Amino acid sequence: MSLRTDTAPTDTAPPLTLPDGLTLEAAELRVLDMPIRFAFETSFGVQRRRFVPLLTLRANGLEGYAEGVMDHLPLYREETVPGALALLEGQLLPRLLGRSFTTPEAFTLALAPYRGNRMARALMEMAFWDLWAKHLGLPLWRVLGGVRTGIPVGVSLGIQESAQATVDLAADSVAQGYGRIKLKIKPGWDEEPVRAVREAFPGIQLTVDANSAYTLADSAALQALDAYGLKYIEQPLAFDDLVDHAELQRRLRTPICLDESITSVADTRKALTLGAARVINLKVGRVGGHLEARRIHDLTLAFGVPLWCGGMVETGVGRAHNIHLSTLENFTLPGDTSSASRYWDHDIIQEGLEVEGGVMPVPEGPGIGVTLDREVLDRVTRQQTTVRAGARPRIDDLPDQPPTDEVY
Ligand code: OSB
Ligand code: MG
Repeated sequence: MSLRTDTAPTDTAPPLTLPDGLTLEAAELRVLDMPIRFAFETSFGVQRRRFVPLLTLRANGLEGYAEGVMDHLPLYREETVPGALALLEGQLLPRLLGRSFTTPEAFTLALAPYRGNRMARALMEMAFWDLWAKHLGLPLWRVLGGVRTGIPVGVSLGIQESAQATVDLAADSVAQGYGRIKLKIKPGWDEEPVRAVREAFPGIQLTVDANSAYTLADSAALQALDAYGLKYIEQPLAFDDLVDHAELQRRLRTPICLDESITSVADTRKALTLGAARVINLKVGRVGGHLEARRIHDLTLAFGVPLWCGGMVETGVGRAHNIHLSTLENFTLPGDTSSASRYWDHDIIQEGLEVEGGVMPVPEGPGIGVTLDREVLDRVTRQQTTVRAGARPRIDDLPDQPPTDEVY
């Protein structure tokens, strides 16, 4: 077939038609108290529960859900639950509610001028994507452009009291079919558990995660891990230091994977250009939402750098978002989205998100494809506020609130 050249060129562009927008009516912001089924020890502390900000956005008779991945203390990164609540309730929600958005890109643009606070922005952005996909009547993964209906996943195992306890836990995970074991490490607790698990499971895909606990002065301890065929060493150095990671990568054979350091596509480009990482852990809740996550996905694909989807001990809502994102092409390594029942006796969704044979199925319904279990939700809710269209931005501690147009 040849190209037709006989059609007259049009001198006017076809009219640009955008899909009908969503007009945001109200937001419900809850804080959930979720006890974890075990004490989860990392280099920065022992976590026994999570205080989870859960956002519901309402528009056009639909509801969109997302959860925040910040902790109540700034241990993993700087953002906190109390800080995010104040920003969302006092500023971001009042400024966005009442407005119409014709695409998720338009919604993200409205949040783009605000610096940092990517976990708080992600909470709103992800809830909007869920709404949007429901508005289209499609599962989120199809709207994002995913290519698979099941996600290969692994487990993240906390620091244990002995190497034998670590091996026992790894054995359970292997028996359940998980395709990758990640061990949390810290200075003084690294080579011993790694050696023990590697000896017990010579063929398993094994990784470690230091959560920023080392410095360049610990290079020898990290070089010792080169002997165990690790797939990568996750975030060995400071959360905000790409230069030292690049130096460390030159001293190691094992690839470095960055987690905490990656908050944007700009960070990712700098990290990969510097040689600070050869693998990327992408957490949608850490980078500002699905749009930024997809930009990072596309960049790593172009760089030929493998990607995997990390986790922040999410409930079923955050877990579902992670699963949908993980359907994109370049998520070629097993992620951290293990079965919800590993973490929760009572999850806040009605559906189970359970791994079989190392694979997490992708929920099929519209949007994130999961529904809230209202009974559990109400039982674990510790705090709840509703913000409606028309609410004025406010600065809580000021006795006299200035008029809205004077607060930018
Ligand atoms: O560094 O990946 C991390 C949990 C909380 C905070 C940071 C991390 C983790 C995990 C667990 O490793 C991932 C999960 O199973 O959700
Ligand atoms: Mg990590």
